[in-house]
Amino acid sequence: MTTALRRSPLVPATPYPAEFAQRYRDAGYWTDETFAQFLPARAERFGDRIAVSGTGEGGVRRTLTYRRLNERADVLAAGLLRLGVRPGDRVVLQVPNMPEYVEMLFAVFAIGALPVFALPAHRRAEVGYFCEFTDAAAYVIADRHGGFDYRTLAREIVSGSERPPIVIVVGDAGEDTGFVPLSELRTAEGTPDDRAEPTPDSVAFLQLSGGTTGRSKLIPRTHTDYLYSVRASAEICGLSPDTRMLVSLPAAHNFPMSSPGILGVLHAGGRVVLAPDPTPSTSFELIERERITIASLVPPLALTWMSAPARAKHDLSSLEMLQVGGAKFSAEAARRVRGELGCTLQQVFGMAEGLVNYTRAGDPDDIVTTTQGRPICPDDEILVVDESDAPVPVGTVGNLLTRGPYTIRGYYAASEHNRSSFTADGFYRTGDRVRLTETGHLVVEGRAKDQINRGGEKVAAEEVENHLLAHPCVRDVAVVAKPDAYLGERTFAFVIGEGTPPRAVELRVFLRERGLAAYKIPDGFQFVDEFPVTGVGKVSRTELRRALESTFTVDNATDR
Ligand code: OOB
Repeated sequence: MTTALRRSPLVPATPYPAEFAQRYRDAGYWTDETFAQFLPARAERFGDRIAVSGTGEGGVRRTLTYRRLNERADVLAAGLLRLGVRPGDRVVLQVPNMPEYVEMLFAVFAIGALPVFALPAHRRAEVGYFCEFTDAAAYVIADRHGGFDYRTLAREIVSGSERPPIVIVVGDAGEDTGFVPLSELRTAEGTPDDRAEPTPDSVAFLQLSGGTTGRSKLIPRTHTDYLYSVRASAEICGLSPDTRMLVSLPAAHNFPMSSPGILGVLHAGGRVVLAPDPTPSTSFELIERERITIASLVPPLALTWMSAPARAKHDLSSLEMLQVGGAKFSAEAARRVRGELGCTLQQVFGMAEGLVNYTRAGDPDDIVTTTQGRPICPDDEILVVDESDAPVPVGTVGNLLTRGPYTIRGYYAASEHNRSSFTADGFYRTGDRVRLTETGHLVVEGRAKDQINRGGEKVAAEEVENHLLAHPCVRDVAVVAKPDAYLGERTFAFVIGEGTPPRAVELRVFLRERGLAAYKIPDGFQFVDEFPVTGVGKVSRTELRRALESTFTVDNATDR
């Protein structure tokens, strides 16, 4: 029988200072609820109501009541224990939007283990790192999804690792792979039940940061802090047992997971409808059939939905609210939502590190269309500062710093990086350039961090640069954002060649072979002899970005 290796203990998270923890408890934000208790408590309360529906294992449409979901998660939890996964162990979850994702999530929580959230788009470079860095005991995949065979990826992960995780496959585990089919976990019998009840202030899971460095940082979120944001988000968004949410974005991302997302809906006793893909045809059909009341999208998808001819063929009248976030939604596009989709808009500006802002139901139209909302909590501290961390006047653009009851105080096992990402008094440096309005709303005006926001998908410039630098014909490289009408930004690489300069197509293949997720592969390349530099001799990304805006208009002109 496959059994997990004994794993290293979790690296302790940077704690909230005692006086803050006390304040957050006294204010009632933090409670003693944990994710291990979350689903059993909802099952008790909402029993026969439908919790989740979607296309599951074997392409079967599955609808689970709260009671059934809890029972299934419980059986899987026993199966995980039988495999040797222990409380405190990390489990990398890379499962697309299917009911088994939710079952597995709560199974991992039930035994006091910690999910590590990978996106379906991640490949060997990302998943290998998550497994290695967290010393994961198990790695959960679907057999195939979106034309990709995750078992091939899992084979690479296992063969490249000295301490490979157990691979659990939703669907067909394949022959002679050594992988465990999820169905085998469901037959757990006579398992000694040594699940451990986590403490409320302990780390519940590791979420991924969009990243600005060579490797994504992992974000340790505690039961207390995260559950506060879930409850408060559900309330702000008016969720109830009548809510029916369509989840089209990858379920493991912080936005569809908790803003208010899957967890907010389950908290409130509503119904989560998982969409296998975010296309207008799939989404509109589900909205009509399931009488969906709320959906959440990134800006490019909102644009696609609004201009889709299929809109006229479906009854979308149940849709009350569309949430848009993850990247800046232009005011022009925001104004079109009500007319084209017949629902209200809510802008969401959040980050996996914590802080989430929403426009509210009662906000006047111009606030909803021109701002990215205001924080969840009265105790979210917002500072807008200049380069020397001095506050700028209201209405002036500056760097956003934040601290509060659900914003982390440090990344996972990254003490060096934490010194630059947090101020001495614990404010998180978001890297976002914002303006605070007189009404207390935030408007996102740009970014100070070296990150490209490709329609909500975050690409760390340094990560892509490091991979490109590994090519023998690349001497130097700078990756920057290129403005784009549809995605907001695309990724563009300026390359100084070494010897015979490579062609763009070769670099793309090279990055793919290194196992980098497709969304991180530059959309365009430009070969140059040198980079513009700043006064102190650093590569001037500002100059490079400016060059992109003025000089180059078509990406294919950059290939050679
Ligand atoms: C969400 O989370 P992440 O961790 O993928 O990305 C966070 C970053 C922010 O720092 C900001 O740069 C950008 O994404 N962002 C936005 C935005 N929402 C996020 N920029 C402009 N306008 C917006 N509305 O993306 C996320 C997490 C929870 C809820 C919603 C989004």
